[in-house]
Amino acid sequence: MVNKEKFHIALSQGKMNEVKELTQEALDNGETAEMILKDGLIHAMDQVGSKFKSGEIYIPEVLIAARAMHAGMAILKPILSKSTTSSQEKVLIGTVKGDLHDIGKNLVIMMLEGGGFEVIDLGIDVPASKFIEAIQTHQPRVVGISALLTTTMREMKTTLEAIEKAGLRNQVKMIVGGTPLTEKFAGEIGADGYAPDAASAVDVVRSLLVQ
Ligand code: B12
Repeated sequence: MVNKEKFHIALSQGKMNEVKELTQEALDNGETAEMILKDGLIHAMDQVGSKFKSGEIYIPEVLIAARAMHAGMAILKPILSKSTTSSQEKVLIGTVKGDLHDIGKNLVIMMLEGGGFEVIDLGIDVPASKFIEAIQTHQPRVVGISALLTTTMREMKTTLEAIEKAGLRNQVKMIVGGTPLTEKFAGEIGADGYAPDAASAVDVVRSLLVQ
């Protein structure tokens, strides 16, 4: 069993080395990378999120927790990204303009790489023009957009419209994700797919490619 409480204490205090050690220890004890991610890192980050929401902690504390989360994720990355297939279809992904959240996007990338996809990461705060340029350069089959803020969700629609206007919409399947999103919203803005978490993102991308 992953020790949720230890992960929570270490992560919320931003103790990078401790989070790394706990992650390694859990792996050595036979826990799967998926379980450590879910019950250790994501669970702890959710608690940090609740405290942030209720005003108990502020941005600096969230940032140090995010840094510790990345330290733990770095240990899991080689395992989660270990590809079992060699399809190497290309997926382009980025966090929408105005939005700086990237932990979830980075997890989606790890899982996609683990699923055998080649992922091109455009990073955070990505304007529509950069998505368009990258589609032209890399010719991906799928484009993923992440948004964590209700205010930046709208920018996803703008991005989709710009891709359409550039005449590239038919070349790519568009998938969207991030906490405030719903399947309904994804449909409303004209996306082809939505996934609530990184594991199902891989399934959705696969299903879009056989359509
Ligand atoms: C960490 C964090 C930050 C960090 C980000 C660090 C980083 N490197 O990412 C910092 C401190 C920078 C930050 C800043 C802000 N934040 Co913030 N932040 C969070 C927090 C606590 C955790 C987010 C996270 O990483 N979750 C863990 C990951 C694993 O989950 P996830 O992101 O949801 O990703 C999963 C799925 O959504 C999905 N997914 C994600 N992307 C994609 C993409 C695709 C294509 C697919 C298919 C799936 C998918 O798969 C992922 C993995 O399973 C959340 C609260 C929360 N619990 O969500 C608030 C939260 C998102 N932040 C919030 C706010 C308000 C802000 C600020 C505006 C605060 C401020 N006043 O300045 C700024 C905005 C900065 C900006 N312009 O972006 C609010 C948003 C409210 C809203 N409804 O809009 C939240 C919800 C907190 C709250 N409850 O108030 N934040």
